[in-house]
Amino acid sequence: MKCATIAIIGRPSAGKSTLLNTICEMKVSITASTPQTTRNAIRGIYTDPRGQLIFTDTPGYHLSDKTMNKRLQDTAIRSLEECDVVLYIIDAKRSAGEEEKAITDLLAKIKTPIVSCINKSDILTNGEHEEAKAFLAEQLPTSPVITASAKLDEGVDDILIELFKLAPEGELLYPADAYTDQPVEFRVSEIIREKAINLVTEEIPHAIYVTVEEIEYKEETNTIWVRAAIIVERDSQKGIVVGKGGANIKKIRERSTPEIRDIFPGKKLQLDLRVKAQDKWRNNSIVLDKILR
Ligand SMILES: Nc1nc2c(ncn2[C@@H]2O[C@H](COP(=O)(O)OP(=O)(O)OP(=O)(O)O)[C@@H](O)[C@H]2O)c(=O)[nH]1
Ligand SMILES: [Mg+2]
Repeated sequence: MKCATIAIIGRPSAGKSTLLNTICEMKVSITASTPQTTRNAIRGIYTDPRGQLIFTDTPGYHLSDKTMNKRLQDTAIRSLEECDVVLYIIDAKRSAGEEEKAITDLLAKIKTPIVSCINKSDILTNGEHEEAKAFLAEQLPTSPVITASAKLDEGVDDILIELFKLAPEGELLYPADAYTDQPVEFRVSEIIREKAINLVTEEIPHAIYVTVEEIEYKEETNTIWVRAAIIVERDSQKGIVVGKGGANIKKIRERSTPEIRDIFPGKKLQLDLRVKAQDKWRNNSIVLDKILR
């Protein structure tokens, strides 16, 4: 039996979280077209007769001096240090610039085995594919390279084959049916954040965090009450998240409800959402300590 911890690393929007969800056949980690969606080291667990792979999805590796971005980068680097195998995802739709090179420089220095994945094969041109292959051959010549589409589940089995080849022998660390170890409050807040950031643009997705204030079960009505707040940085952003006549907040509630309900099978759900502003929270270490854990 094999058992390995795998850190998924790559630039923002490379498709790391999408791949994790495809592998686990579950929404383990939220995704969005805007970069820097993932903010925590998120565990997703895959088990089959070969053994168990315990993945850690990480925040996209982004070069920046901003407080929050540095913390996100630290989370990614820490996950690298703690894993048996690194799964490096490269989005070949974008040319490998300074940021991609910073990642491969980091990976070239560590002794942990690496599997590289050229993602988004469904939309790549031949030229883009060749460019990515050449980049990987030069930067990480000994790592196997798989081309895949995380979105369409193509090439994903080949990634698992390579990962199991490199996985050490070991007993399962989680029950065979486990797919994540995230606390319920965190999963609920992430679902709401995903729905919110997918409705807004530009800087606003980055200015949002969600805090779950209360989850209460009322036995007499078999209902779970969730009270959560969507926090933005400025009053003007509050209006955008709420939308005209409350249209956006209604969509966020409608889209979040079925996914949150899945966490509490057989129970009714009441979701109470508010939108609040908290000035410059991205520089506030108390908030960052709370949400970046
Ligand atoms: N066409 C296509 N799009 C993909 C694929 N994988 C991911 N995407 C899209 O790329 C965008 C980013 O995906 P995520 O999975 O959130 O990327 P990520 O690497 O986790 O991003 P961060 O958390 O910001 O670092 C989303 O719009 C996905 O739907 C793929 O294989 N093909
Ligand atoms: Mg992500």
